[in-house]
Amino acid sequence: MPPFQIRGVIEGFYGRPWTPRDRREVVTFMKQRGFNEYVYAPKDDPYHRKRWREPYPKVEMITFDDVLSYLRHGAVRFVFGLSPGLDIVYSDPQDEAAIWRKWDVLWERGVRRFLLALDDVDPVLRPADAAAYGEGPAALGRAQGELVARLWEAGRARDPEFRLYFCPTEYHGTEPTPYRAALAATVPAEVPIIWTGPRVVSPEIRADDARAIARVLGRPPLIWDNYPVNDFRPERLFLGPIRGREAALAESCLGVWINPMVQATASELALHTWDLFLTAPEAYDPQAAWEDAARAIGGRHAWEALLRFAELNQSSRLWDAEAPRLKAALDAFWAAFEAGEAARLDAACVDLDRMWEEIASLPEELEAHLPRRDLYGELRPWLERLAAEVDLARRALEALRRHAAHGGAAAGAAREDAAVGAGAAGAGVAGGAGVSAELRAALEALPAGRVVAEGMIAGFVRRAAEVLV
Ligand code: LOG
Repeated sequence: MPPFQIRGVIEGFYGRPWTPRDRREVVTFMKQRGFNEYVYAPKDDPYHRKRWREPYPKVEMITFDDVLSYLRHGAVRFVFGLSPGLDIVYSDPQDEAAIWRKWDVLWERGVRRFLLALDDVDPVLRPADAAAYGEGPAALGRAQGELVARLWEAGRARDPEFRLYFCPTEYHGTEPTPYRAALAATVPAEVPIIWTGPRVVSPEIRADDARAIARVLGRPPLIWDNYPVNDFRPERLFLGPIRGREAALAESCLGVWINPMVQATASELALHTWDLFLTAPEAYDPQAAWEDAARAIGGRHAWEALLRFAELNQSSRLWDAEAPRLKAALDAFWAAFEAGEAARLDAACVDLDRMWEEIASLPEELEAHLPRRDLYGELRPWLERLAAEVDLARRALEALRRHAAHGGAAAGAAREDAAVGAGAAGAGVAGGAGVSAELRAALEALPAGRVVAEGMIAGFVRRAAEVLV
């Protein structure tokens, strides 16, 4: 098998679908890299899932035409997905015809690659299907598999270029199940079956896992990889490199469709590292790939700030080490603070202060130097959150320093005149309790819905507020 024959991006997340501009951007990016398929399957496009039988309105067709015209020249092919699983009757010829009506509009435009996606649907068959197939997972597998087989035959009869992909209802794990046995027996061998690895968001995918599911399904899987998608944690950005995919997957799967974030351009950091992995899996080094991505996307003047910012948004279900440099500085600070050793604490304060300074410079650096305005626009809410948190963190550090200087650290005694912030300094009388309340109130007042550094900076401020009471 050629290594990673399919190297795709699937717009397959929940939440606001990408804008036409996002799609043009990502598809252009894909064309410049080694990708070869863009899959249209945004869950919350009503015509894709909830109202799948209804035709796309004219204005939506214009956006398809736009993407298709972008793809006309180059190696990236368009795959059109449909998710009829919420209310389809698999054995109903009218529903089958409705699928074709939906696909025909794209077929007329030259599209020959289609995805039938039945992930996240009710596994209980509706009465007409239950009458035809019985009940339970094996019946579900047969009902779906036979529909896939009919769609495959019909498409193939029209054009040998036709390709059909199938996303099943059990799409993660490697266990043999009655449902999977039914799929293996009914889905034509030419139709790739999609799989997200051992889990929905798989921390690791090993070649052995792929071989195991291949045995169960009777064909090598096509991996739908849920990194860096963030629909299950919309308050987070996942800016770290792809990790935990074994190089030997190249020979044990058909390829990968990557499900990215709602933030299209911010996804390109991870996508760039994915591209390096897919084109040379044996040589892949996540840290080096990450730096390469920052350079490619951040440009000469912003790459460093972009990498520093990505470092604060790197943890995910694949990787739990968030911002290790910051974590080390925080741990060293608290250890020194608890120990109450002045010299050690001084050194730790200098280090932490340097971290705050570095972090505080990122929003301005990126605003001034990122060559890509769309990228800056996507990052902005998180940069604003970061700026606000680091501002509080600096005030908290200053208050803690004074607190310790007055002998409060180890003893935990509250001190007067630990004034922080312009207002408090002006008043000149804010004691520990006052500072504490002020920090707490300021934290509460921050706009919700964005998390940076997995809450480490806010956590520092909160802990400071506790100490300063
Ligand atoms: C959905 C997908 C979603 C992802 C992450 C698949 C095959 N389907 O649990 O649309 O973006 O998880 O939340 C999913 O992964 N289901």
